[in-house]
Amino acid sequence: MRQVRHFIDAEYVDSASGTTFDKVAPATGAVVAHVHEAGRDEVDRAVRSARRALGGEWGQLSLEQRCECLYRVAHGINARFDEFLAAECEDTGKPYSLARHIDIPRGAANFKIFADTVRTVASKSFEMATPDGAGALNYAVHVPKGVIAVVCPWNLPLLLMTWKVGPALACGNTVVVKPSEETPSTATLLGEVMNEAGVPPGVYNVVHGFGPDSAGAFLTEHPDVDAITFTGETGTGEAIMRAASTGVRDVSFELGGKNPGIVFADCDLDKAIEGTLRSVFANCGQVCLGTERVLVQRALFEEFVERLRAGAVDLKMGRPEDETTNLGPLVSETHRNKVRSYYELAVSEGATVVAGGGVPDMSDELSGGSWIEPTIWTGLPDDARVVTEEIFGPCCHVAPFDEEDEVIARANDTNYGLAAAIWTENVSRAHRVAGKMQAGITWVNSWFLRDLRTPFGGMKQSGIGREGGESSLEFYTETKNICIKL
Ligand code: NAD
Ligand code: 6OD
Repeated sequence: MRQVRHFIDAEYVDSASGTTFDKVAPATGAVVAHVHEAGRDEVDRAVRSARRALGGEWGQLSLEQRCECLYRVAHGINARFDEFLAAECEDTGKPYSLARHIDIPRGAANFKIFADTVRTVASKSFEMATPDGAGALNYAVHVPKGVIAVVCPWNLPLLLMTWKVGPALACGNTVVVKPSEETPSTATLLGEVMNEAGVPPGVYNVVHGFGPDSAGAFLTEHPDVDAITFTGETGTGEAIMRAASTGVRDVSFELGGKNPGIVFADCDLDKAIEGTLRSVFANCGQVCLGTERVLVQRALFEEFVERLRAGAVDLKMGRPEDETTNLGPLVSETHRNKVRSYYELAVSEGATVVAGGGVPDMSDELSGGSWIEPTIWTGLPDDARVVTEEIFGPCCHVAPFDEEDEVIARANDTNYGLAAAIWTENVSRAHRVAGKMQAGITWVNSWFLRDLRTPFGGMKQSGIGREGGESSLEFYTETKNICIKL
């Protein structure tokens, strides 16, 4: 059986306790690896190794040398593209056709873009007058924050992990990564790439395990961690924030969402249907930015629902390797149980099931996997639990609206504020409505179109802080002011 080990100080190590847990492939239900579970000892070793590396060769590199290292990492991911692809798709069950275009290329791009960003960013300076007339010059310098804990989810494992590790390293920090227990493989494989790229020992460390009373908690509670960057559920963010309060450590949180898609009658319907299908069902609905609430202007409602239904039932579930597959399974049986409970809840709350609603009959080879049908509901009030709580599955509720002001209020009536999608051909309306969305990102006539230089994050309970471009540099560095009396 394949073993997934920790990566500490540039070496793969077993857990001292010998404790492992099973990694199950969601497409088949088969156990495909044994993952070593870190205790406090391994976490402590990883943090100490990251601390040492700050004061060692890594800390001595010039900015140029550090950036060259990161380019080599990006190149290393591309050189081993197929290995990353196979590992990511086995861990998540997602189709190769998706990961080939999104997850793995972004894994490489996340190193390159932040190497480019640190190279080009300028720091502020201020001249000031002094009573003696000589004056003074203030200037800001940015120094690494130190040892960064990176705690990751399972939905886009390599993409979301490197989205944080890339800028953290570009800024000169060192990291200890805790991948999701569901998706340990690509973070582990990245250790080999780091070694091949000549990244010094201790700069990149990976420890495996669960959250509470396991590696996640041990890492975030560790007193020698300087800052914590986390992507995952809002409730987990609350627990990590409590851990971070000891020692007043800084946090950056990318959390849950219940994102609206607003379809105006003046939209290009083909584009709105195609984009909404993607935003609801891509990655089997397991995208934090995905649309779970669709609001459609009444004149278009019936036609939109029918066309969305036709698109949903056309999605092909199947083996991840099959290039014609466009819908994978959910990540685990546990997650399927959660999503199924929402499918049952929708019915008991009075929804009309327009498509799906159950579990598909898969072939023998896939019958043990955590498959679920793409599902569309109508007919629920805005305060139904299915319409207010994040489900994180391939499903959405579609409701009609009449007026622009009404739909803005309804779209914003949520504790979350991560993303929104607006479909309209009226440019004034697009600006007006986007400006009023309470969301970290609003897409107009598109979805998941990402420019990595832009600030990314969530409002309300969808997050704290922004990452992306210079915003990442703000989080991953301390800014010091130096005041020179002339
Ligand atoms: P999760 O919060 O259950 O787990 C995320 C990570 O946190 C895992 O590595 C887990 O082991 C760890 N963890 C859990 N409890 C912990 C604790 N008490 N202390 C320390 N670590 C702990 O999230 P998930 O189920 O892996 O991912 C799905 C969630 O992530 C959804 O809510 C989704 O919206 C959110 N998400 C948000 C974004 C974003 O950019 N805003 C991106 C992707 C996913
Ligand atoms: O594209 C990104 O940088 C990003 N953080 C995406 C998040 C997706 C959530 O599932």
